[in-house]
Amino acid sequence: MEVTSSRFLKSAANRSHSPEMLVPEIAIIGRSNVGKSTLINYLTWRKELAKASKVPWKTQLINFFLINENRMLVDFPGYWYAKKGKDTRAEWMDTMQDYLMEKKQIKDILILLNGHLPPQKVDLIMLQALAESGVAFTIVITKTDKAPMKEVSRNIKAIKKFLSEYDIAEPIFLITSSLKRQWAKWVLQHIEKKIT
Ligand SMILES: Nc1nc2c(ncn2[C@@H]2O[C@H](COP(=O)(O)OP(=O)(O)OP(=O)(O)O)[C@@H](O)[C@H]2O)c(=O)[nH]1
Ligand SMILES: [Mg+2]
Repeated sequence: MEVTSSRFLKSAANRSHSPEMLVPEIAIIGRSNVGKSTLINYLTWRKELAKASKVPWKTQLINFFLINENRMLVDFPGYWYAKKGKDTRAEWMDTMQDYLMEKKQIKDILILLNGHLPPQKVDLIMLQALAESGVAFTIVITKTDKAPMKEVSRNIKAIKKFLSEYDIAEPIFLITSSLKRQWAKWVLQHIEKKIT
């Protein structure tokens, strides 16, 4: 897929406020600070299409980016962005799962996981929810520049082991690093395959 145009469409608090325009969507989820907004900027060759930040919980609404006028990248707030308390977090998880499970236009969910960290408890909760619901998802490993490849491989193995408990097809892993551009073409290729 070649990105010829990209623009921000709107922000929404939940599925019912999502854009009226119905085109194939790729959802991008992951813990706060894992690199979701950065990924969108890299894929679109834009510096600040999506707002990325060192400060966690930068993205607080579901943000829709229209690509080539015929598909959407959907940037979600981090799973844990609502640090206000258990109830708010649980409510947000419900809102998110409602979107991911019910929105018919979603062609794939990219779940981003830190390459330099073992999968965290909340990542495992999300992976479990995805695996049990039977929706299509792909694992994108981010920040692989922050640890030796050996460590990244160990973390990937832990994810694979966790998912092997579920009756799902072998998950696809895409390895990325914002320091190395070359991976972007593999992610774009993957998206194209899922959309067509
Ligand atoms: N070293 C390194 N840093 C990265 C990489 N990807 C993102 N970052 C940095 O990680 C920080 C967080 O990135 P964001 O893209 O804002 O993360 P996010 O997942 O959108 O975070 P929220 O909006 O809070 O959910 C920023 O300082 C990025 O520059 C990467 O591959 N390598
Ligand atoms: Mg963000």
